[in-house]
Amino acid sequence: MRQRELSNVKVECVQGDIADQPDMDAVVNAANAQLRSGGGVAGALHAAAGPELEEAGQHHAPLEPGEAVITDAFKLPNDYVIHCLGPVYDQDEPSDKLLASCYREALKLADEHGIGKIAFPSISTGAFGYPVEAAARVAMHTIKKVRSELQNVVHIRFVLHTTSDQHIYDDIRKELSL
Ligand code: AR6
Repeated sequence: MRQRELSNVKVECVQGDIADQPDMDAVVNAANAQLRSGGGVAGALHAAAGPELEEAGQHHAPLEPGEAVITDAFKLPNDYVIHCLGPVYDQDEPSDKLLASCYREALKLADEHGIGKIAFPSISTGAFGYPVEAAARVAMHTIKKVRSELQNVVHIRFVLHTTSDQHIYDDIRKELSL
């Protein structure tokens, strides 16, 4: 029975743009502490959502590394944006625990809001400098740990900017039998 429950959460890794995931209920933002627009994922999501996303974020700022908050998605084709502040690599320590906290807290928030389908970017591996393979391991291990606690989330998608990152994430997904 437990095995059947576990296999109900689908995990996939695709190459693409986190701001263009119309079949997902929520998308995750690799945010900055002030929940402002920026480069990378935050830039793409804020540009697509419109200025209301920054306004909504101001109620929650500043974020601490490892923290996640939820807002509306405004002009994005999703119901919600979940904003996570990942650790700056070699600066916010312990970086693996803080990165795991992002995934755990985002999934917890999603589940509490009845979200079924959620798309994540590769948090912290751009401007924040976290090595991609190490980050992918933290992400997949965290999902493996928490997935049996999820009541509503049934589909987790990683949206990677490059095919090289997609392969790294997908290899670790397979290695962990997710
Ligand atoms: N869709 C999916 N992945 C993307 C996209 C996109 N549109 N754009 C970039 N990536 P980053 P961080 C990949 O820098 O490291 C921001 O300026 C990118 O190749 O977005 O957590 C914020 O304002 C990389 O692999 O997030 C913060 O200050 C990954 O997404 C800071 O950067 C994460 O890159 C957050 O840094």
